[in-house]
Amino acid sequence: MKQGALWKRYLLSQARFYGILDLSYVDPLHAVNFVQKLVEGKVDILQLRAKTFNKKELLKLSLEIKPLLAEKDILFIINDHPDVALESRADGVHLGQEDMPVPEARTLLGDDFLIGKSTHSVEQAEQAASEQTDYIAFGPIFKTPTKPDYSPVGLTFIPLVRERIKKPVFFIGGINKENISEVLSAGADRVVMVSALLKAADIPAFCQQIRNLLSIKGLWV
Ligand code: TZP
Ligand code: MG
Repeated sequence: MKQGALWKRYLLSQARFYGILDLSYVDPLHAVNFVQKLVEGKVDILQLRAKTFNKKELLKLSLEIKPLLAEKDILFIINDHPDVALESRADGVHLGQEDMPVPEARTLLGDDFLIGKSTHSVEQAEQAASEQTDYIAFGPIFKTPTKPDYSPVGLTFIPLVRERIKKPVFFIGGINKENISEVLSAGADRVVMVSALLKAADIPAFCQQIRNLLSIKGLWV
């Protein structure tokens, strides 16, 4: 296991399967157990999304999770809170349109941390790519219970986003085992899953199936 900005960016460049541990789907008491399953399933990136946690709770859980991921070179991203990413020495932070602006987060975090940004239109994706982001998330592609208030953008923008955005783009929103092939056929090569992943009866087996569909083996197998 190597640390440092270059290594993180190498791992990001290889990453295609991004899982989000959203604590609205998982009892926080079982969060570490879910992380173990996601590690076994070899997600490339794991984001901790804990909307109801205060920063102290988020920091505590982040510090527990971090070594489990670092050991397997799985990138660890904290949702919403650059200060918690900094304090926990996570690999990076994921910011939404309403979160801390990217330039401010970059000043706080420096170059050693990855910054990802959620985007919901081609314009937002281009704007985010012009900032000091490391990757972009684009969606929701399909309607999703995880972000019920957002209208799906559909599959049609995927080729345009791939063509225009020269940074890694992860497609997100309502993606599951049944529809991932449509997303890949539309031109995506990186996907994020939340509910389909966390609700799977056997998470490691589910991850294996998704990695097969993505035609990847996981970095070190
Ligand atoms: N951003 C855009 S869609 C979404 C987020 C966080 C939720 C994706 O969750 P799911 O359950 O995979 O549809
Ligand atoms: Mg956010």
